[in-house]
Amino acid sequence: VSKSLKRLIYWELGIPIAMLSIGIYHGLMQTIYRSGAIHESKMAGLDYYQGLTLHGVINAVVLTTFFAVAFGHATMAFYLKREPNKANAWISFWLMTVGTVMAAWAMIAGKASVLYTFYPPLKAHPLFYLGAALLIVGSWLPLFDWARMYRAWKREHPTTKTPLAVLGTLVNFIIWFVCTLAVAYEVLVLLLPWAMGWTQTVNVTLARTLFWFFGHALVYFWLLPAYIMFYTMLPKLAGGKLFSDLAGRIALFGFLLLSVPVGVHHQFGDPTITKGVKMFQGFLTYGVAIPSFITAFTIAATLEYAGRRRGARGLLGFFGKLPYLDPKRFLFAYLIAGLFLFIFGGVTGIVNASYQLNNVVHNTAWMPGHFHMTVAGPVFLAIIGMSVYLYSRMSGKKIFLPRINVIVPYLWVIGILIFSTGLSWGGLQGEPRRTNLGLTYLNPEHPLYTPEWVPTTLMAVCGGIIMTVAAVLFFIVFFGTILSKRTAEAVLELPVSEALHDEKRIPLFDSFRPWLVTMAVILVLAYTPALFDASKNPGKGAPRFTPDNPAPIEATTSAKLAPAAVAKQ
Ligand code: HAS
Ligand code: HEM
Repeated sequence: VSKSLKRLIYWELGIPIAMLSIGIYHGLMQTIYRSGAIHESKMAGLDYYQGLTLHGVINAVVLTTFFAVAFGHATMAFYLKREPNKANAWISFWLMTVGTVMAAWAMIAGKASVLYTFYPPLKAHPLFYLGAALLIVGSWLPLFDWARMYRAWKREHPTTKTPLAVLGTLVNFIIWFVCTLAVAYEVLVLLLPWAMGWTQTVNVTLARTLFWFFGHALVYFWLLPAYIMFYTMLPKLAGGKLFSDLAGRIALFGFLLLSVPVGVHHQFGDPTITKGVKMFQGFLTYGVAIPSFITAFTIAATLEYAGRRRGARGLLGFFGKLPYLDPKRFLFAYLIAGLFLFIFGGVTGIVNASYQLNNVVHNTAWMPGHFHMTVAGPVFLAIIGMSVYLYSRMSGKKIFLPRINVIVPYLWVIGILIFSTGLSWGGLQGEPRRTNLGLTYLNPEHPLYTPEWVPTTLMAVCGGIIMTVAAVLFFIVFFGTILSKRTAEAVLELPVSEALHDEKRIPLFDSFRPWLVTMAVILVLAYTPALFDASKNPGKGAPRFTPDNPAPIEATTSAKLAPAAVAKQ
């Protein structure tokens, strides 16, 4: 590939990883605020909600979007043996970068403490919304170019199966394009005019519904690059073959159908959305777990095959024969560690999906417990592992401290397991999410003091410290590799796995059209009534809160729970 493409990929990997240092710092701070170790509403000049916003936006939006684009360029160029259009790729990069700078300015200036979900009634500075819109539009551009590259390749290879990694990249960006249309509408038509003062009010339920149309598909946009690695790289790294190529295709098209029409499962508690819509989208949510179950069984069979090829015996002996600590195959370590965490991330997700159980866990600490075992589990580990892998291969530089590099993912797993156990256990006891517990529930001086949450938040802080250590070690490896000298040929090269069962090409699984049509039908069925409910009935006024107290102002005033909040009135 050309120098220009390599440079582009370096920047798209390097910028978000540099920003990640801020994101990780604020993660650790969150655990500290929650544990009650401090009873402050700000630290080092940054306020609690400002820090939580920076944490969510940098880690879950900026890092993931930049990486998906960089990894997309790498897979498309590698498998299709064609270069993406340079002008298009660089315009996309600049739009994403300028958008990120705008949103970062608004967050750091304290004018956008609206959390990474940024729906109303929280209101941000217009530059935050504009920045988010530019980041999204920038990430759309490569899709149109990749579609052109793919069509050209297909014309030359009409009877060859589309490479699985190419199929995965296209599926992922189609999901992204479709779901971001809703958030673009929310930002441009509802939020920006409101933030500019052109409109006085905004329909909160409609904005939330549009956000979640985007918000759950977003999690599969995060996940699919990792899935591409599981299907197309892990088998080779493990020393075996992918158990079934067709299983991968079925899973990817399954995501295309079901990633978007499930967003209402984030709104099971929203009173204006009717029960039937919730039930339908609840069922579809169980449906979207199926591609992950397919993946779990296919990858388990793949690992078994690899282990047996390496001489394993017995039912589970193959687990003992995998290259967990081989510094040369460090990517295996990052991927297997993520898969292990995803078992728990998946189970907790299925709990969330249940309309009944959701009532118990919604808005509690259980939720960050769930999503640190998904987005901060397989997704994050695949992103950082692949970033250092791609950088080292494309620059011809050796990995700095390879033995440390291979233990980073396992240290992360230990940290997350402790951290998420604390959060999940606390969540089941009612510990709320997005709350500076140190000010109230974990402040012995406060009338709301809740000592049952001491052990759970302590566990979370211990896990958080271990995760931070793992992240610091990763930064040393990544930036150390950047600073070291070139010693090998600089090539864009990805591990390529063969399939054990390489099924014949089935046209249905090699064509986008039937899946796109079905996707559109399911979307219309799932979302017409949801959007109708949301636009027809904006709901009653919600109780008012102050940022430093988890109880509504009126309740607090009458119960005399929070002298500080009352004094402010
Ligand atoms: Fe979720 C909330 C349901 C997957 C992320 N989710 C969230 C939020 C985030 C998030 C960020 O139904 C919070 C949003 C907010 O801020 O409010 N989620 C699900 C379901 C799945 C699921 C059913 N979530 C994800 C993924 C995420 C993610 C993936 C990020 C990447 N989630 C929900 C619901 C809510 C929710 C509700 C709203 C709750 C509320 O009330 O607010 C499924 O896709 C999960 C399927 C996964 C599996 C696991 C398969 C296991 C595999 C590993 C196999 C391992 C092997 C290796 C082979 C079925 C593939 C073994 C090796 C060894 C060494 C042992
Ligand atoms: C929220 C800790 C890494 C994504 C949180 C919360 C804590 C936390 C304590 C707040 C929970 C709450 O009160 O609701 C940490 C620590 C990390 C870390 C200690 C590592 C040292 C990550 C990574 C990602 C991530 C790598 C994603 C790639 C998120 C998201 C939120 C969150 C999306 C939700 C923000 C919100 O509610 O608006 N994290 N985290 N975290 N974290 Fe992390």
